[in-house]
Amino acid sequence: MTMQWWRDAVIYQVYPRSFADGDGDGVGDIAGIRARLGHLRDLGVDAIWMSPWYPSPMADAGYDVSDFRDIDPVFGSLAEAEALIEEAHEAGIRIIVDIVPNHISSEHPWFRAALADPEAKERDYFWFRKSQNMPTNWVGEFGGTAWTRVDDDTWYLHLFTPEQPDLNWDHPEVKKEFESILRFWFDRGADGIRIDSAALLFKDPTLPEVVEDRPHPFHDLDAVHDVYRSWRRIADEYEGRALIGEVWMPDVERFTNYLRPDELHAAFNFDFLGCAWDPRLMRDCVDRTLGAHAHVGAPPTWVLSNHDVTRHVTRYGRADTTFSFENNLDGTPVDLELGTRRARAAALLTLALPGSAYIYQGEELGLWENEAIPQDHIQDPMYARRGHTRDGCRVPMPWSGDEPPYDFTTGAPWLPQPAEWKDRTVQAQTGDPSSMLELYRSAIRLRTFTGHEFAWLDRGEDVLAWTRGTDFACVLNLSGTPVSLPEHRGILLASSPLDGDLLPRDTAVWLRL
Ligand code: TEU
Repeated sequence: MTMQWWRDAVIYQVYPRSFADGDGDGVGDIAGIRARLGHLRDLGVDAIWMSPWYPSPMADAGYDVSDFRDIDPVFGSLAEAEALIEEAHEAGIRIIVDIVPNHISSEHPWFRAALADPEAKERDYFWFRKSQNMPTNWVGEFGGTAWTRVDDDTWYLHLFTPEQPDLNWDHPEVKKEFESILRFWFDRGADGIRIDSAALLFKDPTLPEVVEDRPHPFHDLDAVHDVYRSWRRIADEYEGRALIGEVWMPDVERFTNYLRPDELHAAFNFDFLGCAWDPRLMRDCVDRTLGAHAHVGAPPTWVLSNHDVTRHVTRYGRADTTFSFENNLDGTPVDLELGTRRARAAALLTLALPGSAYIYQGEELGLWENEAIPQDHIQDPMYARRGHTRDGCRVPMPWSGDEPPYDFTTGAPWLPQPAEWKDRTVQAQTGDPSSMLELYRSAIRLRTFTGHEFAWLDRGEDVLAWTRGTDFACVLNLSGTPVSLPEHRGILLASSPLDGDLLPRDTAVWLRL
């Protein structure tokens, strides 16, 4: 792989709370990850992205950071993190750490100082405002109000929970601090940074209300690009380091602004999350993505799931396959067999497109959303505000055994695992050629065409087909009835068994031409 490894990498998201537990407290940790690195090596991924592992009161599962230069004791120690980075590198796996610049924990020393004394310099690191009434009617990203009152006439801004006060990015100390945090992790061998909520950060200091057709007061303000230009200069001082933005942005042009040659190396493309299982929409999604990224010279990325959205086996098993926070957990029936079938096809789709693909832990096992988490177990702060919990996709991994906790822990897992996962453990799937796990392993191993040119192949409106270079094609049948294959010299991989020479519905195949 070249030094620009992020261009075609398969990147695996580790959600540390739920990957593997080394000490029996029911919460995953670094010891668990180190013990299970073999799984990631066998899967063949190029890099892992660690969701936050820093000290945190865990008001938002670690996205409320109180110290960016250490590790939360529930996950281990800084020394263990360094050991993990080293062991991953030895196994040929790069490490991406998650940095959350929009807000910090209300327990961070800065915010404590700011609260303790209205005259403290730290007040200016945040958005404190004096006002009789709530300063604006801004709605937070989790729903609910974005301001909390600290005394009679003073409020502070938090676009997420009150435990996540927003930082004031106009303040030079805030900029300086994050540049130093970047260096801290690059110096410890991190190969990349995932930037949380990358389009937020800046706010219009006049605090206007949100009005349609007017510039948004806190989303995608131009000043954010200067920050990423300076971060890019820092990354460039090292070798082979990537900045990867979490940029939720429906406007493609504004999205690709983040990917200009002197800004981020890559950004998550969430198009497939909102895209129905429909040939026309999916083709549009691919075209739009490829076109936009070619325009700025950045690698396209493909995302089917992550720790914020309903797992795609479940989404694809519903009548409405698109993701939104509102259309989930609404009791719509889920056909898991159909969902699994489509998820298998989607794996071959995203792994055969140009660019890099993200795998969310458990997706390689075909895990579905646990929609039956008892209310008193729900930890996600979004639940209280939006009535939707993201906990269903954060359930601990099943490794082996016939019943929970499937060797995830020797204790009680922090979220309950379905009893039906006994067929979805790593152990149960290993060596079974029909399993999701072996499909992923084969696809990642066979993915040697990554640099080759993409071209659509015309197989009719309801079939997505394309070539990469001269000797590879992927064909995905979305027509509802079996279709014939183009001329080929052999089948490399199929997401479901073929029907003689016919490609069944909701099936993808990789062909040697
Ligand atoms: O998510 C960012 C995020 O902004 C989404 O919630 C987005 O606003 C929403 O989906 C748009 O409708 C990141 C993390 O991935 C998430 O886990 C954190 O809770 C959040 O930031 C706060 O740090």
